[in-house]
Amino acid sequence: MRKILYVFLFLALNSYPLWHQIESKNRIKIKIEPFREEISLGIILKGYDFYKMTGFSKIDVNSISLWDENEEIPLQIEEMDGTGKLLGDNSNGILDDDDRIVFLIKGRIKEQILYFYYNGSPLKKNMKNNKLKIEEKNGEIIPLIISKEKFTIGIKGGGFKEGPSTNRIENYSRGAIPLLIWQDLTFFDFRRAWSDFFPRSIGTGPGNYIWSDPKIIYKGDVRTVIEIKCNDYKEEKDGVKSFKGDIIRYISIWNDLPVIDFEEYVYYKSANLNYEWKYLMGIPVGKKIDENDVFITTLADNVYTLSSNKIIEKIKKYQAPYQTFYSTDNPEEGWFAVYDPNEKNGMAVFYEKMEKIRERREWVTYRPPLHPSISIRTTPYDKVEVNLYFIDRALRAREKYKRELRYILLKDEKPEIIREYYKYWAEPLEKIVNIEFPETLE
Ligand SMILES: [Ca+2]
Ligand SMILES: [Ca+2]
Repeated sequence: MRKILYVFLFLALNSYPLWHQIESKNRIKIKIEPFREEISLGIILKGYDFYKMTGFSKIDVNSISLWDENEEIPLQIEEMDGTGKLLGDNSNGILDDDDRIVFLIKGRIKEQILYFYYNGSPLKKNMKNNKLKIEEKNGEIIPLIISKEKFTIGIKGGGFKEGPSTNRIENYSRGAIPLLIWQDLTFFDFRRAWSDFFPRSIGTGPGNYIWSDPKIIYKGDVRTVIEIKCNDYKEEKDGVKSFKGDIIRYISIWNDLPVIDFEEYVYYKSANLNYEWKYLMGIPVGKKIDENDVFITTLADNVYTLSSNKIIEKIKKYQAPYQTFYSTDNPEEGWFAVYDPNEKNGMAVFYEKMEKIRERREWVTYRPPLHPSISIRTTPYDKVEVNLYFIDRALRAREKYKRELRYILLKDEKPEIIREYYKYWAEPLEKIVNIEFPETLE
């Protein structure tokens, strides 16, 4: 009996020969439940979450690696300075609370085991997984274009220096995305209409301020992160300065996903009490708005799909092109999608994480200090108009504002899968996967 046990033990140890090769003293096992179909999920884990999982803080970022049973998974460490700025080349190489570990999980139809290895001699990794084509075109109207296969995105800062308030194309899509092509459909191109960019947000239109040109901060194995900033944004009301601040945006393009992450940090001084942080956009649903198109979100804890059938009928009958798909200032989950199932094209927008939504739900007040307001309606054009605002009733009480959004370009995802994508963005990893106790290699 003992002999059999030994043999078994030997086999068990031998089935993980990796650990000895990896030269990290510790590891932690992550168990991922099966999915209904294979999907790819873009995960951002904070340094603080890693500390909570492992009990290790301030470890060498190069000692962290991620593996499935037999293969290393690309990951990218993006270090921050404690105030919301990405450090890039100036990083300290230590995993601080606000640093992030970015990676992609390939969800399988069977249970999947991943391991984080950490705390040991730094590994020499050379993944070369960045397949994005990056074109920097200094002086051109769209100074940075990133593309791969069926995906092209342009990013712009700037403004017309000789007349930043004039109505010229250079003064539009400042610090924003003026070009997006997906599957042969042009979602945005501000050269065809100057306001055809996204998100239409603070500082993106004409005004007396200039943005920096896009700067690549990380070009890693998982995604490319671009920084655009505006150091003296100002607003005036009746000749009195009512708002001034510095805006930093990070736009991240994933190597292996049609995903755009948008982050905004605003450091400001304001005399205003109330404010609206806006993220407006017109999204095409295939080539035009028609009976096939659907709107998708969560209602009553289920994925809810609204067909545009009745809306199209109304548009025709009453010749009223503006019909509302959806409108709320109290969303159940912070996401929605518009999709054309015939053309297999659409976009999902994730705009608020679940922690914030739960927190607000627990408030006794009906007027929370910061909350979203969203309405989505048809237009006479080929796009549905998304009016997404965050109403801020405590602007003056703070000096810093932060927003994260994720845009996902859709191909043939079922509505339930889009919600799954959302969950992996909106919830902390520990809430959705099974994280076991850390192990130490003796
Ligand atoms: Ca750090
Ligand atoms: Ca359509």
